[in-house]
Amino acid sequence: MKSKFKDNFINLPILITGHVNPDGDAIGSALALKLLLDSMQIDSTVSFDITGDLPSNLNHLPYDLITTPQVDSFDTVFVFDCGNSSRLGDLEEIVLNSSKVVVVDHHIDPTFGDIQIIDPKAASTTQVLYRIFKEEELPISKEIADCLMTGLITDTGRFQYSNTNAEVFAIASDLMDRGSQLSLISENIYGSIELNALKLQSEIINRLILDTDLKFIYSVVYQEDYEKFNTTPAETDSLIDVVRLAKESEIALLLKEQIDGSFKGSLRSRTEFNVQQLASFFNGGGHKAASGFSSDSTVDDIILNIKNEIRKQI
Ligand SMILES: [Mn+2]
Repeated sequence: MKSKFKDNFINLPILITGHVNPDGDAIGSALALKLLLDSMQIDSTVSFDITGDLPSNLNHLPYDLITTPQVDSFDTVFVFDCGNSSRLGDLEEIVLNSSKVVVVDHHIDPTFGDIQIIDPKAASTTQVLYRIFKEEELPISKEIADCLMTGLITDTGRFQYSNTNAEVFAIASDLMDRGSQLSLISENIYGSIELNALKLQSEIINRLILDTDLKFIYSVVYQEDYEKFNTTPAETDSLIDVVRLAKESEIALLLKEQIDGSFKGSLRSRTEFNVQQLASFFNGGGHKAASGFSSDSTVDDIILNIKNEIRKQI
């Protein structure tokens, strides 16, 4: 039987990548495939466009396998957790120039890729990848299991978001059977924050603004904050999880100023409200419950537009 996935292992060289500044799901998926190919003695390169450092709370993953491409063209590229090629950042050109692009994802309607293995209902890309591993009878080692588990944990908010279903637990259970250390990984991701990052968190909480009518809450991180609190953007990835805690809110937004002065927005919804529609106003994307976007506008303009878009939906 022809395989949608495994058949692409023979077309070298292989690049494995995902969205810019990858999260636990993107890195977990990419490194899971890298480890699999390594175990089959198939050479591959894992690379991402990373501005700054990789988050230290994901350093249980084999970061040393992430490198920079040594050639400018690849025969096959595997792209994980990335719905739009522009989200590949610096790697977009190299990906689009390669002979075959295999996109594995759980975002809605990816706009690129020669082969798409997509399930928008899946909780994480690692869930989609796990299914492929099982279907194509590929071996899942303890190290691979840890990578897949990481994406499952981060994209379900440690098995709490509405995307957590029985299959998610079945996969987590199987991964634990294969040696994955769930509690160690969770502790590294959520149980330990640098003191400086924790202090910045308190500042962000102080800045929270709630619109009681719209049940919308937001806060902002500025570039100068990182300096003031002697921390880095990579250490503050989980800040949105704090912003969304306010009981009075249903929709949460955290704006993070970028080096060029633009803002990156993270949106969360705790109800049926679809934040992906808010993100798409700024040409961003994601899922119903969690989405993101970038904007060159001012904070005031962004908030004004977000509020208008919320009013359209409620
Ligand atoms: Mn994901």
